[in-house]
Amino acid sequence: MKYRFPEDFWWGTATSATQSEGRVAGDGKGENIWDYASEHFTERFHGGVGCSEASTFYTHYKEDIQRAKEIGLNSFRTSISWSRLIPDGDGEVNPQAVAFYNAVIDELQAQGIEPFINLYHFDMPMALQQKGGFENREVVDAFARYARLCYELFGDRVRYWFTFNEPLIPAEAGYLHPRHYPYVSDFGRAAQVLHHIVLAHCKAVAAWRESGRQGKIGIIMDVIPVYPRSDSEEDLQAAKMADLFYTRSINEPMLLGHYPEELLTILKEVDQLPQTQPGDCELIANTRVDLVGINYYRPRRVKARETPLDASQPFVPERFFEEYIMPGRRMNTSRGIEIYPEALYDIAMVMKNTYGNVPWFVSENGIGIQDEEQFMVDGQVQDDYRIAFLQEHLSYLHQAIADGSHCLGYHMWTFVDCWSWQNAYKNRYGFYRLDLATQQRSLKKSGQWFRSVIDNNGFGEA
Ligand code: BGP
Repeated sequence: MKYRFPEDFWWGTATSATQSEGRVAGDGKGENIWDYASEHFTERFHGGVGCSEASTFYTHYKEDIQRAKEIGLNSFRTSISWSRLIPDGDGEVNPQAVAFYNAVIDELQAQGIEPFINLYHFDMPMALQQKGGFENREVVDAFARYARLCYELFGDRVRYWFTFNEPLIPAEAGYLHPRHYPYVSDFGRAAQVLHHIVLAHCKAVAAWRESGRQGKIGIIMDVIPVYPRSDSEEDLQAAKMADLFYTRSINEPMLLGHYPEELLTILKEVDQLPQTQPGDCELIANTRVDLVGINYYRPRRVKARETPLDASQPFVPERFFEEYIMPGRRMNTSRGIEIYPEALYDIAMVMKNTYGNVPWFVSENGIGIQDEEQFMVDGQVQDDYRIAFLQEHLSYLHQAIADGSHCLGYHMWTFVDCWSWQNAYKNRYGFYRLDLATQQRSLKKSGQWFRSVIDNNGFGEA
């Protein structure tokens, strides 16, 4: 075996509540921002398709978990829907949600699959959004209460918990470069949301520690490694700024316990510092996770700005850099992003050298492809491109582990093709193809291949 992975390596997949569960009449679920946007901002979604049905995991979880077993997964990440569990975000618990998540967790355990449970995957309850969402500091405490409840209800069986998926995104996509409801463009508001997310994370970690339960608490970070166009001083500076605003701004408070000093200096200069209260810095400084998930899809290439942004315009980090379109870059044209597996090695080394070699795993990685039915032969999608994508990424990960990075597993995005935040079902990512008309699932060639990787704990001829 050319690429053999460590014993007990986590081989799994990831999804989220909003993207997979769907709603059925009478399920008691409260509305979240995605339910609301699906109804009121249909033009924001590919083909006008919202999340109401998703991939019907709410009704098909049993068969799906059976399928997960069939391809040999030993771990499986999903999230709890805050507004399913607590319909208004901060009040009564929905007993049907408790029954559903109990059943999912029990079924995973019965099949020998470790549940990895995330608390927040972009899905603010609408009742709390109407109070300002994470812009409102009271929502931080509502989140801590929700986290505590989840530990009480499910913490006897769930050993791996995550507070947030990609904690920068709700701030950046909701309040700066609008892709998520409430579709705002205002750096100062985004910074406030981000600070409150950091506090919400810290309080949820504290609640876990107070629970005294066995298990690990972690966070799932979105890392887009930055590469400069050249090693000129100007390009290097541009890369440094992109990294500061879009990676270090969140990685450092979450993983090192403080915001980067350079960031605070710039935000002060441009008058965009969020409001804080006494004790916030101490709380952040005293919070540490046990485990980090890294979602990796693509690199970010930047250059020094060629067309300056007018300083009189509202502040955006892009004042300090602009995108660099590298000649010859390999693209996933369906998703419009570069494919660069080498970056997984670079990330692994950053985890080792900058973040204290904290235990981590790849919590998402995958390739979304449009019109996948064109690759269907005898009822099976022949997704050799996905197998090649996985092989390449896994080979760089393998090298990083050999070089001492403390990586414990690899979760592919995703198990069954699922709904996506803007693209709905345009790009398919799953090991299983979802037929939208019938909701039937069929195993793709990559799912079969992954089964063999899990069986062998690796791949490739020696
Ligand atoms: C990640 C999100 C996932 C998922 C994935 C695929 O950033 O955590 O929820 O959606 O990206 O990206 P997309 O759906 O935008 O194609």
